[in-house]
Order: sequence, then C-alpha cells, then structure tokens
Amino acid sequence: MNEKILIIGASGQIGIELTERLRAEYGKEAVVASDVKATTDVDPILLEGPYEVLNILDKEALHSVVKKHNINQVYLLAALLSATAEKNPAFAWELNMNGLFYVLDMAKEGILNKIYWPSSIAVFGPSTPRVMTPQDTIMDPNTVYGISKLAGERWCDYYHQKFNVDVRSIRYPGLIGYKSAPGGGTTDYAVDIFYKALQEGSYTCFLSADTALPMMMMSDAIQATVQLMQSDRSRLTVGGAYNLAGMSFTPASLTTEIQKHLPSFTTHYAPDFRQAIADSWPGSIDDSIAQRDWDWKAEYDTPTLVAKMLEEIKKKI
Ligand code: VAH
Repeated sequence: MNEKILIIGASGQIGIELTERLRAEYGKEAVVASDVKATTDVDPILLEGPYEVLNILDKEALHSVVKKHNINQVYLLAALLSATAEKNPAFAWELNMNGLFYVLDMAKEGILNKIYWPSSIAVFGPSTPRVMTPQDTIMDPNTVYGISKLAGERWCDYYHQKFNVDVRSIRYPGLIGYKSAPGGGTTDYAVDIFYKALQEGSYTCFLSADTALPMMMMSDAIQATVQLMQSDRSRLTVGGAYNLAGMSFTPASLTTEIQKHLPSFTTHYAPDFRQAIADSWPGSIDDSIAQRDWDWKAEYDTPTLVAKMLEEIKKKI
C-alpha cells in the first residue's frame, strides 16, 4: 500500500527531524507535516513538503486533513512535556490524552492503518528500580506528563488488544540533537549546555551535578522510530511502549566529556523545580526487549555524542 503519513506536532524537537527522515524514506509528497503553528512560524524544513496548520484538539479539522491527503499513517507527537505540563496540568492532560483518543478512534474505524505515539521514561516513578530499569516493572509516575504517558500506553495496548489497532510506541529517554530546539523538558539542559559551552564558556545547570538520566542522540531516536514502525508486527511482544536506551550520564560527567574538547568550560549548579521531576525518573534503562523484538542497537555513546554535538553546533553559531 502507498504510505501517506501525517505528522502531528511536526514543529517540535522530534517532529522536525522525523519529518526530514520520513520524507527521505517515503518521498516529500508522501509525508504531510502539521502543527498548530502558522507556516510563518515553523522551521522552513517543514515547508519542503505538504504542511497543514492543525490543532490536534480540533477533531473535525483532523478528520478533514486526513481525508484531504488520504492519510493512512499518523505519527502523533503533539504533547506538553514534563516541565511545562507541571505548570498547566489540565491542558497537558487534555492535549496529551484527547489527541491520542481522536487518532486511536480513527484507526479503530479503519480510517488509519498504523499509528506512532511517543511515550517516555517519565512513565517510571520513585518506586521504580532506578538502575537498568526493566521493560516491565513498578510504574508510579508522580508528574502530570508521566501520568499522561503511562495512561496513554495503557490505552494503546487496550486499542491493540480489543480492536486490533496497530499502534506502536517507544519510551524515549532525554533526546539530544542539534537540528531542532527542545521544548519544555527536564532533560533540555543536555542540549542547552553545548550552546553555552561554545558561546559563553560556562553553563548554569538546573539539575544537580550527580543527577543521572537516560539520554540518547536524536538521530538514534529517529532511527529507532522508523525501525519499529517498519518491523513485522508479529515480532512485537510489547503492546504499550518499548524501553529504549542510548546512554546515561550526569551533568558532571557530561561536563567532564565537554572539557576534553573545551578545557576551560565550567558548569555551575542551581537546581530548580525540575530536580524533583528528574529525581523521580530512572538513571539508566534496560532495552533488551527492543533489541530482541526488532534488532535495536544504538549508535551513539556519550563521547561520540559530545564530539558530534560540538562539531555540528560550531557550524551553526
Ligand atoms: C522531558 N525530554 O524532559 C522529555 C522526555 C525523558 C524526558 O520525556 O520531558
């Protein structure tokens, strides 16, 4: 079948890179990028193919865009991330959940034949084992974002079990890229630090020095997303979302790695409300099920990520 893909929330940190990759994979005209932002406010990359202004909470508008472009696959990325969601719980729940229901129901009705919906390591909570967190374990998220992502995972599994909806999902770690800016996350420090290191020689981190978090190069996350969506469904044993791991580091260990390239770089620490969010998350992730079910293997580790980020950001600034 000819794939016609709609990316919802395409102007976000993941969306810009995913749009580029899917258009390279399926052709520019096969991938419709959409976001609530007007064309004048989005990265020009999105306008290299079809673009629609779309608020995912406008169900009628969603249906008309799907019909207009004869869409059969949706990547639903629109969401409030962890830090922003804490400031606006009601809207975070509405956006993160209702958008998902509208898309799941279109698949249940046979309008769509495949959905991608991102989850996050934020689905884990304070009682979750923190080191090499397994695929199946205690999950007691205490953030608005984490609660919405855990609920979303359970609904994805329900729609797959009850209505045979083909929805696939990944628990992304913190994502680090140089092509798009992060927006409202607790792991955003790990992107900002590279710009400040190159532009100012120092960085003030909103997490404490020893806060270990699971992280991943954005290109690895994009590769994993495409690989999962192209996998044979019969191999997939996880109905909710797959654990995915790249690397794990602390602001202190990241700083040490950056200093190998910029010896005079320094990081200062001023933890804010995001420290409590980070403290509720795992320090590292076991993704052996993704490795088994769909041959996942990360390319980047901390040293190669740091070298690549500094190299690419140097070109931009
Ligand atoms: C956030 N970047 O910080 C996202 C992600 C694991 C973190 O979900 O909210």
